[in-house]
Amino acid sequence: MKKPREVRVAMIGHGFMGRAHSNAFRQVGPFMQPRLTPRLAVVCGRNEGAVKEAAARLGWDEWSTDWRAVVNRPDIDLVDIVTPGDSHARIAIAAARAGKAVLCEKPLANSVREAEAMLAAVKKAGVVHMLCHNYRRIPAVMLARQIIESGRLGEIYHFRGAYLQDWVLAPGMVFRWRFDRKKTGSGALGDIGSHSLDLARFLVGEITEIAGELTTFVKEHPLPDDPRRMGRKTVDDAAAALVRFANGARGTIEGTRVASGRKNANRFEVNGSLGSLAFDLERLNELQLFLASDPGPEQGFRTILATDPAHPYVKSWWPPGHLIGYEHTFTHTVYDLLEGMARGRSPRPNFEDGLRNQRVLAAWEKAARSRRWEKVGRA
Ligand code: SOE
Repeated sequence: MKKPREVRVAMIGHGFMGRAHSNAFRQVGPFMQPRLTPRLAVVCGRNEGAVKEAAARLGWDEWSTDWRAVVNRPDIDLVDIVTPGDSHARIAIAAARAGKAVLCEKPLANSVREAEAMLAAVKKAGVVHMLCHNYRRIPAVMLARQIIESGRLGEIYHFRGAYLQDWVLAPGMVFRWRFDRKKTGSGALGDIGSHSLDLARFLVGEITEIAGELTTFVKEHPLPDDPRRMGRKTVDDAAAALVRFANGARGTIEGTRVASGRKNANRFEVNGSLGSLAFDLERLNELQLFLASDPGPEQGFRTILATDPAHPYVKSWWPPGHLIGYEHTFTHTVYDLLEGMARGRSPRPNFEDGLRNQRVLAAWEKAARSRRWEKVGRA
């Protein structure tokens, strides 16, 4: 067997997403055999002790505290950005200028302006680019898209997306970067609302108009260094919107971090003239399907266990019924990225999708201020 060409990866950041991406880079070769094989070359972080420890724990060859030097190294092929949103644009633009492929965590940027500059930079450099909205790559979600595309749901009327978490309510929750608008751009809106939005675009199509609101219920949190002092939150806890799609469908999209008891419920339902689909991340191997063409007395939602080799990505893993989980969504993402790099194509969602999503997020914020329907800007 021909040995696959090596892609040398530099990962900037090493928090929660850094763990997920490192695991994906390690798993993808042995399980999915992409044409290019990733080498975990360098991990970057600001704190020397922390990045050194992360490199050893996550399996990176080297570590560095100087991301600029690393993205300019001739031996690096791919730059993976898993930092808070305020540094995405800087790093992605520098990486593109240095001729590297770029993978970036969602949301693409903290503003439409930054997203535009990022897209312009990767286009100008002609490098492969991808945005990590990992939930598109769940077998059951891919299957949902195939069913919609086959026309078996008929005309699509509704998309109902809700991403529900409750970690903001955890006792003693201290102030963190996710509560600081300067660092992250927005709260539940960009962090998890953007996932629902990306799924809406993936499954139904482009959004043209939006009426939305943003709410901050828990306004301050104790500071981590001195819990007697409070830090004021500058982002939303909850975001909700009504949307109109270009194809005439209507939708609701919600992202909240204060839905008590809901840990990571990323749900959607799609209703068409001939049937419906429903999904919940907390049962990610399953897809609910209703078809009006089923014989009358047998009609009802059925549960498809999307673990068959015929289902997208599944043949790389286990026999039917042997479930997969959250981490696989990142491995599938990295697989498609490596295959894209082998062909010189940017897999979707890429920075174009990131910019489109960013325009919807901006229109959502505008609508929250104006309390009116707002049009989604076009390039
Ligand atoms: C935190 O809310 C978070 O880790 C998000 O940042 C991820 O994108 C989401 O997938 C899970 O929740």
